[in-house]
Amino acid sequence: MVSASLPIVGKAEVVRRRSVTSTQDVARGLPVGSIVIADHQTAGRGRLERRWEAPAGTALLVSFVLRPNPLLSLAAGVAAAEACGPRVTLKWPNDLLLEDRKLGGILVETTPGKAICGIGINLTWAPDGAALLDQPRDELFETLRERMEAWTSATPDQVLARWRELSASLGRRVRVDVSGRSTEGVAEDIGPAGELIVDGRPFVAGSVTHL
Ligand code: BT5
Repeated sequence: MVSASLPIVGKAEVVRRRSVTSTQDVARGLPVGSIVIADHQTAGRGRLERRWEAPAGTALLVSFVLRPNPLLSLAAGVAAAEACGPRVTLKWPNDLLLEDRKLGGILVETTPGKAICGIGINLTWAPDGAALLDQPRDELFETLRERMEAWTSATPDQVLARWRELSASLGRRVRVDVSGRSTEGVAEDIGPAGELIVDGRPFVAGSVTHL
């Protein structure tokens, strides 16, 4: 159960840093409940060794230290989308979209007993083709923190239902790329473990392109 394992994010210790390799690296050494926020990352990362780019002071870059739970990435996506406001939608598995362009991303990494949930949101700069959100960073952080507290204590059914509402992927034709293999079809739903169902086939991992 999602609700059984969750710390109280609202009472967490917040570690603020000017420059780090990645907020994920700092968070890894801290106890469950901690939050790390930085102005700049010299080696910010996405999934699969990809880079996360953000010039100093242009983005919300934050990592939450939580207990592992299988729907954390989706719960964090829901929390981040709600914090960003009603125009922001979700692309499976971990993208925040604004007007169909990538605004931010979620990265969950696990260590024994901990899940490090990193969230990056573009505020005053975005790479070509990506989006940015005109919101003050500290205000967005406070709302995100509060939304994370709410959504990481929600039941799996609540998380899945809200994710479906916020999804930009469901009902669309998509291509899923997993380990060099592509599948095209309609993204029909997400399953109980957060897997994407495309033409009846579940995908637990992969990158989705909206066609
Ligand atoms: C993600 O990975 O979208 C997860 C990003 C998580 C970043 C946060 S920041 C705080 C914490 N600390 C970290 O070091 N990471 C987390 P993925 O789905 O793999 O997407 C990565 C891809 O997004 C890259 O290969 C680029 O194509 C693209 N990208 C890089 N920087 C971007 C940006 N600022 N905005 C939009 N797209 C970006």
